[in-house]
Amino acid sequence: MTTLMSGNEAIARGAWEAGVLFAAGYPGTPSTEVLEGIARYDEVDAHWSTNEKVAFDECVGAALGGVRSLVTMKHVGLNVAADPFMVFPYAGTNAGFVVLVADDPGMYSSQNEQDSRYFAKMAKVPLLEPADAAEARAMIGLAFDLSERYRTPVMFRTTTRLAHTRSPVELGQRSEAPRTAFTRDVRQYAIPVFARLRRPELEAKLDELRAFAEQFDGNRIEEGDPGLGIVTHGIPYQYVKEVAPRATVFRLGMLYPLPEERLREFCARFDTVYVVEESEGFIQQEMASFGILNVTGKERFTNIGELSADLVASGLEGAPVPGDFSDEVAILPRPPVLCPGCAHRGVFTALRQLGALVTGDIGCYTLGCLPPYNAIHTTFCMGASIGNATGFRRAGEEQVVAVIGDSTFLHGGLPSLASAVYNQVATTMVLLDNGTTGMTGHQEHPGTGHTLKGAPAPAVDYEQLIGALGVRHVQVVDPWDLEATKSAIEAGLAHPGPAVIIARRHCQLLPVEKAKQHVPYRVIEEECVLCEECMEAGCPALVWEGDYPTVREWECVGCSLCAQLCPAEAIVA
Ligand SMILES: Cc1ncc(C[n+]2csc(CCOP(=O)(O)OP(=O)(O)O)c2C)c(N)n1
Repeated sequence: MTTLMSGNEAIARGAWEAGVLFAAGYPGTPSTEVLEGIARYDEVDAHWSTNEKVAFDECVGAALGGVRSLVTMKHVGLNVAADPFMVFPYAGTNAGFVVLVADDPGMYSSQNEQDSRYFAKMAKVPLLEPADAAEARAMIGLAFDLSERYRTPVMFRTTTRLAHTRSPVELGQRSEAPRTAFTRDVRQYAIPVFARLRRPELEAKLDELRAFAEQFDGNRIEEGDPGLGIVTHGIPYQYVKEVAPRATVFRLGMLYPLPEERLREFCARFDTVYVVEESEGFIQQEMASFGILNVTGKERFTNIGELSADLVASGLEGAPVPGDFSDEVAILPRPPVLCPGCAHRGVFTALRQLGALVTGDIGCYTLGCLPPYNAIHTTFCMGASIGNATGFRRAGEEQVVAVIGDSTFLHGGLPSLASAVYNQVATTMVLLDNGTTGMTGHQEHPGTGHTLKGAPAPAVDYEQLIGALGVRHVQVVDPWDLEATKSAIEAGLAHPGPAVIIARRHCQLLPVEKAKQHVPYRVIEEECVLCEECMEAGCPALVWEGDYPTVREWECVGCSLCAQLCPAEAIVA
């Protein structure tokens, strides 16, 4: 049967067909739907982990324990999982182990544009990358075979365009992979003690993988015009086929290690070979290290943002277009906004009024850095807010607040809070507990009370947890109550040690909240003094129409923040 599938759905399907029994991950666009997809299959035990490193470690255990295991994450997730990713190859796996990493060229939903191919090289693991959904389905099975054949973790890379684009996929049947028993052997698995023993073996394995790459049929040459040779991979392959359908194309499906000899022979046939690759010049640099130098790549095809058929065409024509996001910035003058009733709005309104220095974190609440709140001053990566706040305190800043979402706190915030407590730094943290991983589409986490498969689960008790870390000032507040939120943060800042304010209210897009009846607010025009204070809420349900602000009833969820901001009591329910 053939059906339309996104790259992510096809990977989930292919992994299921390949007999995967365990899958773990942490959400992150564009990778999220792989785990959500595979969780729909009863045969697969799949769960969300607290972060990518935890997911990776769990899959290492499962693969050593004898079952095919898949761990999923977005590119920055691999930074979090980099520690085991760099060490596990020294041991090698037992059952098949594949790490799915989704890169985001163009940063549609990411804080940076990072090319994960370098990670595969650094960890010395094989890297496969498909060019469409059908190939993704087939190639993930191959990744498991490769992993078992060479007893190595395998990295499977996709990009946003592949992950979210639908194309026809021929479905297959599931075949159960035999379970392989774990052999207790510290010389293989207790790496810190035996790393020196294993180090040369890693190189020997890489040599075997190099030999495999030479005969792998996913690295294939499509003959065409003898005057135009192109080396490409993944999604850029589709652009090449569109704009240069008659070119002779060396399509790489295995990006590390590269088939050096076949590339050398291929390039010897042309005066110049074009390397059309997205993001950095990884293939080009590898080829240069082989001494293959009649190559034009990043000189013509930008490393900034996504490639496109147009960019590839102009590069091939010798009129390269530099990577540049300014057009997009120019047509997007309206910043993204928090949803009506979003619990984060009250916190940011309070923080703006208090004027504290705020270190932010990653989630919907990152929008707090934008007008009208202007209430976050730094944001880098998941879990950074508390450590950054501690550093600011150490640098002498008096009023510092770290804001962090519930999912992010469990992901990477806990160790930094423990450090602040341990070192008795008076860092104030606001935990934005909206009961979900909002930004990536409402995934469950250890604080929500449910698993990925929808089963009930114990929910973290934040008050107890934070108290047990040694925080002596913990206060829960409803962020829909502006004055209470403000005083809670003020009290936290006044506390001489680390303080935590838990701003607790569900994300209003959760089904349980959407099902509720809301009493919308309205503006009494005769009472309105046109001070525009209410607009400082930055609520999309409140618009300026004609001479007065107006509440769009169908959008208002009755949070009352605009009414609390109105000095004339002109907004009422
Ligand atoms: C290392 C890493 N993993 C995953 C992501 C993707 N991601 C962005 S925000 C976020 C979590 C947001 O949830 P939460 O902290 O609860 O805040 P909310 O969006 O609900 O306000 C995730 C998983 C990321 N940016 N970085």
